[in-house]
Amino acid sequence: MHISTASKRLCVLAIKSEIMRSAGAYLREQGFIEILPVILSPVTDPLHHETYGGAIDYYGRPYQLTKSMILHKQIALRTAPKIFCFSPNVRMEPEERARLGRYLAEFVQLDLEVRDGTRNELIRIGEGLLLAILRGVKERCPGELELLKRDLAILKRPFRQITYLEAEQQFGKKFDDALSKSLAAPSWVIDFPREVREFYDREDTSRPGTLLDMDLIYPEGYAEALSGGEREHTLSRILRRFEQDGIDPQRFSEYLKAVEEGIPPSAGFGIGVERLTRYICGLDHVKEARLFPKVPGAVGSI
Ligand code: ASN
Repeated sequence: MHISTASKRLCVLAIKSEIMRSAGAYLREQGFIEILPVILSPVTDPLHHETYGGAIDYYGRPYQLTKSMILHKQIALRTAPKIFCFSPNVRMEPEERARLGRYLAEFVQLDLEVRDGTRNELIRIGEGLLLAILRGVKERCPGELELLKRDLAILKRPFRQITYLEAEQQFGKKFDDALSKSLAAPSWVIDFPREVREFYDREDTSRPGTLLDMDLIYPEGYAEALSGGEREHTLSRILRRFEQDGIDPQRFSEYLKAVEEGIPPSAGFGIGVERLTRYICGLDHVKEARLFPKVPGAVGSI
């Protein structure tokens, strides 16, 4: 049966709404508290890849639009032990990324963080979260899935794990797409080398140069689902990572002040809501997963 563009859009929106409902319900059951997002701050995630600006002048001081809430998540854990947030992120991506089908200049990630958390604990939470979301969508949106002709397999835990170096050996550099196409179920990539990730992902003290972090990769070519890991939380280690990455500590003075006062050890991750919707609905491009999409390079989108 043919499905009109309008009914397809409505199916996708209904499924996305269920994704957010079931995710929130699952995390609350696990003892998480939802916090409101930070949109504007003197500091934000430096990211590992280049994006255009995004700063707003406020009394001569540049305020950043949030690229991810990682730094605020760490500080928020002083107040509550387990937090989550539907966090709008603005990343002015270069135009060439548009054709990859998974980048938007404005998107939302479900970002969570656990005080004293470990990578293994967060991997278990990530798997439980994805299964709870899939269960919710199958139970509450069967008609929408049928109209979209999307037949989702039941996932089995634990998901497979592969190290970054193994993935690189098997699929070459920038392996996300090739790895994803080879998969029948979501898989974890663990142990990224220090140089390819941001300063806040924790380096394993027993394996210098290797991080205690992870990405989840969707099957069927949908590529990266989430990224996260254990975090650096002490001033001396963070300053060393700044030095290694050539980051001027002055840019992060407000964050460093909080680190100096004390932030707890933690682990967490962020999962892109539009990418998850794309995967669950089987969409060609992530722009179909939200209203008012900002595709990289498409200047003038409302
Ligand atoms: N949200 C991610 C994390 O928790 C960071 C990111 O999106 N760059 O590690």
